[in-house]
Amino acid sequence: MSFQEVKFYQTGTFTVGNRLLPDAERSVQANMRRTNSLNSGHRACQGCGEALGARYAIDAAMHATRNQLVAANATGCLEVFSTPYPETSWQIPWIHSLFGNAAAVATGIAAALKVKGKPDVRVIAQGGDGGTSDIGFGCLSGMFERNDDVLYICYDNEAYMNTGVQRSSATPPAARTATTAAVGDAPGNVFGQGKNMPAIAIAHGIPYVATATVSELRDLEAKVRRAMEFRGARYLHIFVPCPLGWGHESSDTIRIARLAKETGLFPVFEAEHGEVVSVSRIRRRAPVEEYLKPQRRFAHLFNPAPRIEVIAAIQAIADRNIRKYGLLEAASP
Ligand SMILES: Cc1ncc(C[n+]2csc(CCOP(=O)(O)OP(=O)(O)O)c2C)c(N)n1
Ligand code: SF4
Repeated sequence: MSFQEVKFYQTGTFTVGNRLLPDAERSVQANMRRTNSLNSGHRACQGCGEALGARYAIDAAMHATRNQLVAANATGCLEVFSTPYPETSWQIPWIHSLFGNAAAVATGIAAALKVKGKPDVRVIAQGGDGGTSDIGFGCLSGMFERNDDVLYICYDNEAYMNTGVQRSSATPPAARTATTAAVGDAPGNVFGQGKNMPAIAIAHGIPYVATATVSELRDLEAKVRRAMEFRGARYLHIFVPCPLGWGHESSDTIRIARLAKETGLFPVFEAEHGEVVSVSRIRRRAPVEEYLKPQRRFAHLFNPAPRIEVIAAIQAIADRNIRKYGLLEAASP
């Protein structure tokens, strides 16, 4: 019988895989000496994707900048659950901005650091999809256009969660929110419309744009690291399920995020200077029903009877993403 060498497929995981990797390649989060930038004790809901995404993103940014980091934070869940005055979970220099001006505040910090001759101190701004694609959109577009030296991170939970799940311009079609009730033909955004923030960021031609999800945290860390290799405006869009607003089990956050990618509904890619340079392929293609069914915000699509035509329209969005970004192995160039 021929001898087959043992292969370790899991070198990318956070547990056993890390021990098989050289120190420099291990995940930031697996390192006991990581900064722990967003500390325990905050008030996020159980299973909050935003808290998870922020923890990984900011620890990775701290690592990449050798702890020389300042963060500006838009109002939203991330700010409210982490920093109920006078307490805070942040273990980094961190400033509260208004709902709509995190990008402008970060730009100001970057300008001040430049004047003070401190190029090693890097700046990030962060906020939810409402703070990013709606009220903060103008400030962010200006930051992109001027190519200010800031990494902007959007935690996309597809609605205004902090104030009770109102629709944002990132809310997907057919999703129920407090302001888009599950009645009529097309609650939620109009099909084919809405704002595609990563595409808008790419259209500004900025040095680096990437998307990521909390189901692939190693990829998320790598994208933060890559973003910090550039100077100028950078944009990272992280897909962060919200158990409270989406109506799914808090233990399902990772599964829902993975399904968003594996259906094609949330394409995961990187772009540099206006061009897509890499995509994360779908490993096991899933129909959109698998993603929609566990979420109560889409319950009206299945009860009392399946809304076949609406589900087909959502599937068409996923199929279009798959074609556009070449998300299937077979479809890749
Ligand atoms: C000018 C202004 N309008 C409204 C609010 C109230 N407000 C605070 S946070 C928030 C929603 C935040 O939504 P999002 O940016 O999507 O972040 P999330 O809470 O979902 O993480 C709203 C409407 C405010 N603080 N300032
Ligand atoms: S409402 Fe959603 S985003 Fe806000 S803390 Fe809870 S799970 Fe996180």
